[in-house]
Amino acid sequence: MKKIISSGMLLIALLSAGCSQRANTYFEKKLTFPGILTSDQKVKLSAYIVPTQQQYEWQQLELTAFIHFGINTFTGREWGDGTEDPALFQPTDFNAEQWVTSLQQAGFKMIILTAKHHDGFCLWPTQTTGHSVAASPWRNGQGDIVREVKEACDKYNMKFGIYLSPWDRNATSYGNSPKYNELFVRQLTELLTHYGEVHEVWFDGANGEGPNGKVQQYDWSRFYHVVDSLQPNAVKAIMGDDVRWVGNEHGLGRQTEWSVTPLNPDINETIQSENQRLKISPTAEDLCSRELIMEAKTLYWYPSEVDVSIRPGWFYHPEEDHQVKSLQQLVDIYFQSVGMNSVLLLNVPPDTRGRLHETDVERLRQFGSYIATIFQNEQLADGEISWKARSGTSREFMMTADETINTVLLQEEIQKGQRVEAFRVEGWIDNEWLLLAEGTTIGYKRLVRFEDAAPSKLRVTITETRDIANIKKVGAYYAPSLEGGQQKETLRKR
Ligand code: FUL
Repeated sequence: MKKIISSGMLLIALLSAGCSQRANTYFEKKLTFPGILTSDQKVKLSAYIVPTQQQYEWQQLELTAFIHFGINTFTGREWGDGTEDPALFQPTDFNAEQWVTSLQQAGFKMIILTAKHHDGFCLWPTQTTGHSVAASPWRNGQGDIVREVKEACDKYNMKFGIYLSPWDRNATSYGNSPKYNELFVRQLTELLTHYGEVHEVWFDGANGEGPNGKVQQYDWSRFYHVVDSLQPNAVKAIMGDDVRWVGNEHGLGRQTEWSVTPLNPDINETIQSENQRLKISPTAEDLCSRELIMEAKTLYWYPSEVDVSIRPGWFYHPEEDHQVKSLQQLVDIYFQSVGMNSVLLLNVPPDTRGRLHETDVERLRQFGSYIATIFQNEQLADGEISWKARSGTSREFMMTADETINTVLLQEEIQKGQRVEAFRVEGWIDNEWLLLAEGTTIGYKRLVRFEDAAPSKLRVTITETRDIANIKKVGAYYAPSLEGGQQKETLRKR
């Protein structure tokens, strides 16, 4: 049974352990360092920060989907200005089950719906504004997109999340901070009480000017409180402090991706000035080097989410029908997100019928079947492990047969923290060890790709770690080559 302690108890724990961290003491989500620690002690302690149960469950979803659907679908815009006529919202063949089943067959485990985008048009019949589906001709104003999507999710056992844009270009109160915050809280409350369980709440950071140039000050601590009290199992993303924006919208994770970081969203002046002092933001390359830990006062478990659209835009535009990402692009995105210690949030926007376009559905099907084919064929005989790896130690793994492989999977047991700073994978080929791949962080999951090889065994070395690493799985696979694939590592002798 692991023991979670608060940072207030930290000093006592450290002293009683003679300043070496006891193996069963963890800090859930946050650790504030006492001032007296050396940098080595701080680095070691960083290895004991762990996710909350909600964050851990979210991480295991791996594949989640974004649905951008709303008034923009019918105007062809990416950002509406809030003056759109609700009468434009008229899906001709709306079918939430088609979204859910297409995504589920491709391996996706959650759908996050844009309940309200920046234009302020609400996809549910809210009591807070007339600017909603209730004012549209769709289902004679009796419809509720949020409900139909949630019901379809429940029917197929798909998790459900909401995107509710704080920036609202329709609300007249926007910019009048207390008044608009009240409206936003009421909208959030409707969404979090009328539709059953919600697993992720996505708060975009956009904070455009209100009418007459007034600046809206969002009351983030109140918004957090509403989510935490109404949906305790939900994670709060982006401007939320459970799930971090990876820093780009191209589907690109970092080679070195720490889930532990001093970064937290800029929701108040204290956090803002700390982020500025450390020169960190979601787009920073370095989010948890040893140098950064030395300077940090507090560290958080704040894992990365990679959001990217299957098309150039977030909303559907018919002129982009021929620009749906190729299978190769989606596969590269998978390796750069799920394979780099992140959750993928892939946007697939429904068209004006209210259905996912045939091209997108077919691409999803190809993607799901390609990924399943790779990982259903495990080539290691003994990769399910509980390996306690010290820096510089290696372990060998047997292949089931002399099969060709080009992909290796590594996983840390993150409920005991993220620790590995560098690793190496070698293959026994023609009586010698050849380097197949090397990398830095592992975290929840790391996938590395290399040239086709047929080793009889593998050797994994944990070259650097912040404390004894807990490796729970090593896997080896063959990924069939695809047109235009990314350059892989060439095999090298060491
Ligand atoms: C951004 C928004 O401005 C885009 O329209 C989209 O919703 C994306 C996911 O987040 O900040």
